This record gives sequence, C-alpha cells and structure tokens, in this order.
Amino acid sequence: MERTFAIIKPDAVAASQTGEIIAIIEKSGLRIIGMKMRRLSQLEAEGFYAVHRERPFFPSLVKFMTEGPVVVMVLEAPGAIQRWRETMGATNPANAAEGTIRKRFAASIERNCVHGSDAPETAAVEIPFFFSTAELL
Ligand code: 3AN
Repeated sequence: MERTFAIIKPDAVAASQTGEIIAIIEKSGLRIIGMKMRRLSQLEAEGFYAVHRERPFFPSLVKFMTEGPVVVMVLEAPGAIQRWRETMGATNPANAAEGTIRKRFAASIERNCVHGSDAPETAAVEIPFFFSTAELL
C-alpha cells in the first residue's frame, strides 16, 4: 500500500469542481484517508513550494495558491503516487491526455486544478506538512 498527497487548488474549488474531482479520485481506486479545506497562508504556500523558490514563476504560484480555499487530501492505494499522477494528467494541460483532470478542467500550466506528490520522498514530506498521524483514517 502506498500513500500520496493531493491538493484541489483554488481555481478548481472556486469553479465548484471539488465534487467532480473527488468523484474521479474515488472512481480511480484511490481511497481518501484524510481530507480538509484550508486557506493557505503565504508562509505555508512558500514553504510547501520551497523547491521552486528560485523559479521565475514562484511569486505568481504563491499568489495563486493563496487566492482562495484549497482541499488537501491523503490518498491510499497500491501505486497511489503514479495512479494519482496519471489521473491528474501532465502539469501543462495542453500536454495532458484525454480524460485526465487537467485536460478537462485546467486553464494553464499554473492554474492547473490539482497537485500530486511526484515521488515517495516528496509524499513523505508533503503529507506531514498538512496532516498529523491521528488525522489519517
Ligand atoms: P506538478 O504539480 O505537475 O508536480 P511541478 O511540481 O513541476 O508540477 O510544479 C508545481 C506547480 O508550479 C505546478 N502545479 C504549477 O501550478 C506551477 N508551475 C510549474 N511549472 C510552471 C511554469 N512553467 N509556469 C507557471 N507555473 C508553473
């Protein structure tokens, strides 16, 4: 069994796509073992995306991720990390495969609806950033 970390980003929450995205997650065989709605502070968004601190899009990314509420989740399944990455589609919706969340809902490479951990080491940092052990069911 593997765990991954997911975010429904402010663009998708504002567009009332939360329910549809949760339905896609459940239909794809990922079990939601933790979920909450949060408004990220600037410090939280900067900390969460610290690996991108030197990238030109970093200030804009932080502004976007703090513009409204997000839904943070922990998903569990065999191969959960890869399964969630495939369900989301490519970072840039222009390159995302048919039927993926980003192909269906995302407006741009920045405003791309969802986040997912890209490796076990990333999930191991991202999950405890938002969830305590007691919150994972
Ligand atoms: P992913 O979310 O697919 O793992 P990352 O980790 O490379 O992609 O990027 C994190 C977030 O930064 C993306 N989800 C997107 O919102 C934003 N981002 C990545 N690359 C760009 C870019 N070239 N221009 C604008 N925003 C970007």
